[in-house]
Amino acid sequence: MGSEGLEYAASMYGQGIIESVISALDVARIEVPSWALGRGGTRFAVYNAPSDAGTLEERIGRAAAVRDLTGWGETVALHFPWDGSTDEDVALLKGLLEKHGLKAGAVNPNLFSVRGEGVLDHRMRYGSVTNPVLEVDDAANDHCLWCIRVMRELGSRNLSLWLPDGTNSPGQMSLYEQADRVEEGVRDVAKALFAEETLLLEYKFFEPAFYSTAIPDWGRSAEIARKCGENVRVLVDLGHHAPGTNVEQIVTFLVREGVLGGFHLNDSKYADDDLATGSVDASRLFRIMVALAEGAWRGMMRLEDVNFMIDESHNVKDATAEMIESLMNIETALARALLVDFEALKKLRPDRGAPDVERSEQVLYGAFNTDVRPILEERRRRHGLPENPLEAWLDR
Ligand code: PSV
Ligand code: MN
Repeated sequence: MGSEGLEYAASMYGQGIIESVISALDVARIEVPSWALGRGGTRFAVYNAPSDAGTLEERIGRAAAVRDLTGWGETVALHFPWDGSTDEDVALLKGLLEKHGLKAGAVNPNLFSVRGEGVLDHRMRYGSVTNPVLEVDDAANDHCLWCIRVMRELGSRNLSLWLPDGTNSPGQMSLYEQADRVEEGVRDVAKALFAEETLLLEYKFFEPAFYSTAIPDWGRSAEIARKCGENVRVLVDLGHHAPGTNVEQIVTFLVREGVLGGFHLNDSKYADDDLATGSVDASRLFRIMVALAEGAWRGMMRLEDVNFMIDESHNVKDATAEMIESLMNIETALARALLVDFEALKKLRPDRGAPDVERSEQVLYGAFNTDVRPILEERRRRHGLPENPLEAWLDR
């Protein structure tokens, strides 16, 4: 695609808007997860291929390749013990990140995988920080505290907490006690953080437990965040909602309340499918980005403060290719959302008076239907990146 595409976009929106889209993209950050650069799988099987990145060294190497081709992913989200379980492992990881000029992103304590030895054994089936067995509850908390030390050692400021806690039947635990324990558990982790560090608190309505999840939705996550301190924020994993949920509306609520911390981006058809972001429902991704762009337009947030992180599982395609595809879909959605003319929408939807719904829709979906590839290619040219990062990876 050449300069005609860019000229066409400029003739529609004006060069100033095109430049403002490029500048906004330049300050946004998208974090790439170490775990999704290896082969993912389902509970049925993992189909490893010889070309897959298996070791930590290989996965960090792929993260660097993604950054070099897309310009995104300067920070890498990490998961422990998947990325290491000892201080020596952390030193190795630190060296690898430095070698590739990468930075540590959010540190995720893994509270769901049974450890080979120690207290975090089969009793994890009763939960982590809500576990009724005190020594398991304590061990889960200790793991979070170790992860906070890892975070500081690696120079990260974000701890990303997803609790797999829940019950599988009504008789398993009192819902009152579950509610008490989860607040206490998060508070114990939050109080270990410095003021400039953030705890990103993820919610999920089901899985691994199927009767009651300890933090099932954004409301509960926001409530716990409010109770546990200034630096606790809500993390929205796009796959953690019932099908059909209006996620952009949830994002709007969180922005208005000042508790939006960030995203685990992915796509899904049924539930937490962890598919490539924007691959199934590009218009949903667009509308979520519009909620953010409008929040920024209203002065309620800044795009550069949003922790955009990817959380996917790559089962079929090459994991690096799928990561690049996701990043390209995310920048596309962001660019389209940044083209939305909120001033025009304000006129079409006056504060008091009948809205011109038909024309408002055209403003919104006009932006969605704009071919933003020339804008993204121009930005890549300016940064010395390949015009098409995915093709560049596949042709390597
Ligand atoms: C849980 O489904 C989750 O979204 C959490 O963020 C975990 O850390 C992650 O998936 C593992 O991929
Ligand atoms: Mn997640």
